[in-house]
Amino acid sequence: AEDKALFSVTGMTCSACAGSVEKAVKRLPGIREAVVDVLNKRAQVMFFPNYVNVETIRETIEDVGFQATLIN
Ligand code: 9UX
Repeated sequence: AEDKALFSVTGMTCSACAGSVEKAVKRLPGIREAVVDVLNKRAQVMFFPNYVNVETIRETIEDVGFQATLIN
């Protein structure tokens, strides 16, 4: 089954920032889709929990250089 996680991501100031977050998340195993909205400071990720978990996704966003918090 597929899970969804919504993160608040702070520090993104342009669409290239959002693109680099999407690219990094999509490189992880088990990611179905990642959509980053720079204006609303949100990242929505659909993933397969057998392969990847919320904390790994959150840390991946932080490794790109932005603060990420799970909303739901
Ligand atoms: Mo460009 Mo967006 O260096 O923070 S990717 S501003």
